[in-house]
Amino acid sequence: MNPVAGLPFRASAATPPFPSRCRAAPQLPRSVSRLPPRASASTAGSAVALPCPTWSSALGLYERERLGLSRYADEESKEDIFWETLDADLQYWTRSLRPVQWYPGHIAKTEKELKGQLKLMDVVIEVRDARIPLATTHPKMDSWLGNRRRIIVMNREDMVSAEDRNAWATYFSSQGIKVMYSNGQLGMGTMKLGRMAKSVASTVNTKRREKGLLPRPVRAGIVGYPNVGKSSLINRLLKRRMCPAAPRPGVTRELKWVRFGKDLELLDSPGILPMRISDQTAALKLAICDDIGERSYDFDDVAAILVQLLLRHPAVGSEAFRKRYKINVDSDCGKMFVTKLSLHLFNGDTSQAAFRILSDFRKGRFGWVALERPPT
Ligand SMILES: Nc1nc2c(ncn2[C@@H]2O[C@H](COP(=O)(O)OP(=O)(O)OP(=O)(O)O)[C@@H](O)[C@H]2O)c(=O)[nH]1
Ligand SMILES: [Mg+2]
Repeated sequence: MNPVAGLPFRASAATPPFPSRCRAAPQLPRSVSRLPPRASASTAGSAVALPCPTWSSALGLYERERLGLSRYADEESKEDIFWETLDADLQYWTRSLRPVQWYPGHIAKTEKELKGQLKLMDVVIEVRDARIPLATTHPKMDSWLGNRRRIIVMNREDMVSAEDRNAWATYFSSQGIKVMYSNGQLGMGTMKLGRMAKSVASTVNTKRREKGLLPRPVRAGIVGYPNVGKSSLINRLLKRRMCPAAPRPGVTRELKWVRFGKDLELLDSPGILPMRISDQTAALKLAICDDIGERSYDFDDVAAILVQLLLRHPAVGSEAFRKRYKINVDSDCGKMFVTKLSLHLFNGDTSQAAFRILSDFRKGRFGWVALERPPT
């Protein structure tokens, strides 16, 4: 990660020339285009001033050159730089926003009950959102599980690119971590998951036989963040709608054991999040991917950051926005784009414009792209 990418802009003699891509286009009102990005953002009608992307990212690259790292910068592809600086940029963009926190009563209750149920589980299946596999792992998961056997499932595999999948598969295998990809909507990977759970936990019955006890079904607990597809995976495996599933976080509210054949029992559990999400970069990604209750964030702010992120994303860029909405992207300030889209399509209602951008992203209208790549 670039250590300087998250720093605010410093107006000094050493100030780098403002990169051309940061300039507002001529058709914007003079008063807006002349303002520095932070001020422009606040004129876009939001309660919270959203920092624009240009300084952190441009400074990141500028600093490299100033420090004599230009060869390094040359050698690195645009894509490498994007992934390297992404979290620093997100940190910078989110720092003046209201923190995203969501801890409804049923999560607190589940956390307690789940710890009790862990003792009964032979294997834990931790489901993650393949778009954001790091942001959808609970910081306490390792300590809760201890030595318990775990399978990591990267669900929503259809929502990322082949490059994303390969990058994560290589990363996990280099760490010696067992992962599998699945699609909870269509059922891909679910039979394999059932077999894997049984084989990972097969020692349970070996031990029972040694003690002269009859074998019993293997118990697998399905855990993970909200809306990652836990209940859908169970339903697909069972080929029946045994557990409620819907496209919003917080659908499952109770723990529920269900039986799959004679030899596997599965526990569906409500999605759990930490009481306080200290990593607001991760929280922002949860909001973008709809993996956290929508009352916990401001649509305008999150959509604006998503625009900034996608404009820089090597697989998306401004052309994708122009094609989708038939309007030009005038600057790399997300707030400006949300405002422009609201004027174009929604009579100036920025919330509707923000919602449209978020749901378009979630439906893959900008292409299927992950928001995280493995750490290097
Ligand atoms: N595209 C796609 N959609 C999926 C996939 N898995 C699940 N879904 C959809 O995602 C939505 C949420 O799925 P759920 O199974 O309810 O998620 P959950 O983890 O049980 O959610 P909570 O109970 O709220 O914690 C549903 O509309 C599913 O159809 C997948 O692999 N790909
Ligand atoms: Mg559920």
